[in-house]
Amino acid sequence: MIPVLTADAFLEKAQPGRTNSQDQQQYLQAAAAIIADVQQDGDKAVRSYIEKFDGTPPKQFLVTEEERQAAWDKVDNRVIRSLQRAADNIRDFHSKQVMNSRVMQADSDIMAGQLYRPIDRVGIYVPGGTAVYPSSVLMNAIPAVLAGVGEVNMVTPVKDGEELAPILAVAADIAGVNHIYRVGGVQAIAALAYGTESIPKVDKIVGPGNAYVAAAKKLVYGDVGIDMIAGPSEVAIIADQTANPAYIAADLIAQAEHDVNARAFLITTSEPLVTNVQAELEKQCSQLPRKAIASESLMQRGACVIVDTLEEAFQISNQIAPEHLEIQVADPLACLGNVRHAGSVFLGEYTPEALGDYYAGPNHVLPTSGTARFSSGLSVDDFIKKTTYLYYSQQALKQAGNDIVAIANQEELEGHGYAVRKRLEEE
Ligand code: HSO
Ligand code: ZN
Repeated sequence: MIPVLTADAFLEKAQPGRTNSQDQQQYLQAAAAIIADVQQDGDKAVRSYIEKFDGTPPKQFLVTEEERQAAWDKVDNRVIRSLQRAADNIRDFHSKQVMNSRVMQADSDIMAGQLYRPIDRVGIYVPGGTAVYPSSVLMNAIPAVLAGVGEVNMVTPVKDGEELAPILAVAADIAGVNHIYRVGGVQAIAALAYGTESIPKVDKIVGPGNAYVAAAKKLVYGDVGIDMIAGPSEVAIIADQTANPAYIAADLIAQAEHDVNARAFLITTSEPLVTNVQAELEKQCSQLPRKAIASESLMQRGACVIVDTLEEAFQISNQIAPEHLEIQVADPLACLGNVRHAGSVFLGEYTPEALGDYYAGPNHVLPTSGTARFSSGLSVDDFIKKTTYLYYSQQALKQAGNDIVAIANQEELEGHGYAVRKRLEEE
């Protein structure tokens, strides 16, 4: 069910930079046309694209306070409590990421440091469609609120003017989202980036979406900030002969059921494990409601590789730089030092990715498609800017004066040197 490949073939399939650039162009072109229309015609254009892609547009984009209140009665109390406990864990983890402004240099003549200041307004994209992800509401909004963002605005598509899924409204309340707008797709990204009559412009847009949403984020970047360009979700599992094949199969399937393009990889030192995992995949997939999606993803996008040593396993995994890395070996904690590139790591057989997707604390918005080589998952840092500051006394400037003038002369920027000399002359 999941192909077993040689190391070379495995890397060929799993390595970063394999996105089809022709598809990419198509997404970018389609997104650019919609963005231009929304920039020009505001709400009217947003409505017409909702009509085109999602059916009847909602009467108004903004979800009212009454609607948000009413949503609480429509969700099972046990589910609400589960979400609240998840939110507590996520808040607790992310609260440790909050940094205070820092002084870097300080004596009687010099003071220098950096101020940490939140972004004024952010937009959170929450995907809709067949799946509803309250967990993504928590993961995106909680770090923003902890950072002190002034206004957190969420956008999410609804089908055919139907009401917003009540669970999303509840999750938004729990996380501290200020406003919810019923709009998704490229038109939502454009509205957040440039503002319309009823949707305010934000300074940064975060959150995962489909390929069109990712293309739209790429296009508006620069006019607004973005968190990352998200590709299909992926997991790599490193396992030795002690691993439980049923758990591994379950985690591969949990990844694969997201999307036919989701990617699940197994890197193992044990050949018998592969056979047992294959058998488990067959068995578990047959019970699965999203069986069709999961088996297509496993067959088309997934892969297994058998290696001689755990060192080799980590070498391969570091080359893939997977979004999620599960380590199911005899001594998982001892392996942490071998991880160079990965979005988030799950250690040991009782730490399935699903635990992190929903509940434990670390963020589930993570770098995909090998971008963990140079970037990190969503955190409080994404919602703050660092402003450096500097103070010099006359005495301190005098000490630095000759150096500054020397460099200014080299750059042939006479005015720069003068700005310093003038002050020193006045003494
Ligand atoms: N695995 C996804 C997150 C998610 N899973 C949300 C279920 N719901 C990307 O990390
Ligand atoms: Zn997931």
